[in-house]
Amino acid sequence: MYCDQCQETVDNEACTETGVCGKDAETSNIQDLFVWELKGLAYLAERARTEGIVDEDVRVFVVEGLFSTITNVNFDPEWFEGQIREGFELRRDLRERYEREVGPIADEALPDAATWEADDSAAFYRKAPEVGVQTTESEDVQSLRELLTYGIKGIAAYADHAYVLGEQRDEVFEFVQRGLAATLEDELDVDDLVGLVLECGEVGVEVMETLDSAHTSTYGHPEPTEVDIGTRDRPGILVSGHDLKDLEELLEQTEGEGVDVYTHGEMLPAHAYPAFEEYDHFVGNYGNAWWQQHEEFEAFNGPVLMTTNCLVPPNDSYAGRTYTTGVVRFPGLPHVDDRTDGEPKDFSALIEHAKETEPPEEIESGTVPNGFAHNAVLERADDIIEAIQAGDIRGFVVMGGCDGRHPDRDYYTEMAESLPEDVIILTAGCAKYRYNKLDLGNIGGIPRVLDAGQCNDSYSLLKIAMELQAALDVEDVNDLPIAYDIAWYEQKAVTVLLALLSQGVKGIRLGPTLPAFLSANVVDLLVEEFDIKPVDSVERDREAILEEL
Ligand code: FS2
Ligand code: SF4
Repeated sequence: MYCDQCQETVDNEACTETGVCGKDAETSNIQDLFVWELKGLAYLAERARTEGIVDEDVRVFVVEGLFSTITNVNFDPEWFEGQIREGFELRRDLRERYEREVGPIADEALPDAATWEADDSAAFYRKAPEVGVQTTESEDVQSLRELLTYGIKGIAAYADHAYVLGEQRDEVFEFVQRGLAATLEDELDVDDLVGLVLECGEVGVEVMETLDSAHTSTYGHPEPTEVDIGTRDRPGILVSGHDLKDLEELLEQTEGEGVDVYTHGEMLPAHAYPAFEEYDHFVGNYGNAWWQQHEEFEAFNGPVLMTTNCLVPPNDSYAGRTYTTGVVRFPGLPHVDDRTDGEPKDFSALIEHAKETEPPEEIESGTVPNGFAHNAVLERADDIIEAIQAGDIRGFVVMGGCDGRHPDRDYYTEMAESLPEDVIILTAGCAKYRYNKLDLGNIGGIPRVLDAGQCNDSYSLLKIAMELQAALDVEDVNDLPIAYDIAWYEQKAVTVLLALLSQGVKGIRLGPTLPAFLSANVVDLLVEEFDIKPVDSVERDREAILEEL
């Protein structure tokens, strides 16, 4: 195996024996083969699209397939084998349709990824090592292909979330296919790939906007909310991941069942949506970011539902009460099947299971603030602008992104604590858990930590910046009193980073380490064009940030 797609990769180089995330070599290899197959399928689909042939099943299959290969989503090699076979079928159907409607294509005119096929699983595992990320001799081309692929994986996750809620944009699906297909083209050089990487950021903004619209039109605009972090004395179900539709259906089915529902990790911001206010048994958030789940799921006592990433291979002690759904899988864990014929998912087994369990052990108490997405913040734009002009607000530090196990992530807690009292932290994603329980106070009633939601809601941070730019009549987004100190872990964060770059944001600090898949030349390019910098010490960064504001 060779995987370097996340921040926790071994020695910031690559996982080659087994993944720090718990992904074993077999799963890593079969995921490589699947991603390669999806690239081939995308290549064919892109060619068909230019002839006016669009296959919705193929589009969705590619997007969901990519999502399943994001860090901490799917650890089930047998499931991937099944998907690879399904991919062959879709490809055959698409090619047949193309040849019927347009004319024959010679195998030689297609890349190996669009024609290779085998029946038995053993052949899959023999092929996999030939098609992983290290298939090009140029370190820079490999690096840019990886950057593009991971950015597209993030787009795929956001597109899938929006699709589930009934929203989609053709441009997004088209870019996913075109961008993936481009990673197979040997004639594309560094400049071509850099262009696609920047376009990936633009499409990242578009897909996040689509998802924002899907969320807010379905569940309302998040409102400032104090979320309880304690427990009640009834059995509970803990919901993690990012999928609000799964949560909605579970809330509906648990009503009146004597069971409470809690959120974990990235599901916390669900409490701020008006649509979920009506459920009295939707009681609060339990625990912290994804990487603390071993201790927290253990103490929770009740069933856990993983709707998307962030699954860590479970301990035996609670594996029997950990359920997966959607693209999440882990061998041996019970799985809640997809919706069919527009019917909701059936969570009854999980709900019955919950009734037999003890209430959660209380590990914290109090509340955390949430619900400061763009609408809630911009409703107070006048107050904010007045406070900026009066000098009460010196500026904002965007500290969104991911949390993780890396010990250097203490940096973000220390940074939050050390920023002066006239600075506001804007956040989204699970990075918030490094500082959202500190009492950092407020400025004239505006909390010093404004939490816009999940990583999926990073669009809010961009929207707030753009609106401030207009309101303050500032020509360049970089002249706003906003500094960026971002933490990353997995591939959705890559998309968010590219989205910021596509909007011209410069001077982003990125930590706790720079991505291992960036070659020295690609780092140089990012530094030159965008002044990206790795995080330094809290003291030096704090000083620099205050100068920037
Ligand atoms: Fe947490 Fe980072 Fe949300 Fe992941 S904000 S580790 O990308 O999907 O989460
Ligand atoms: Fe390693 Fe991250 Fe890949 Fe898991 S996803 S194998 S931790 S690089």
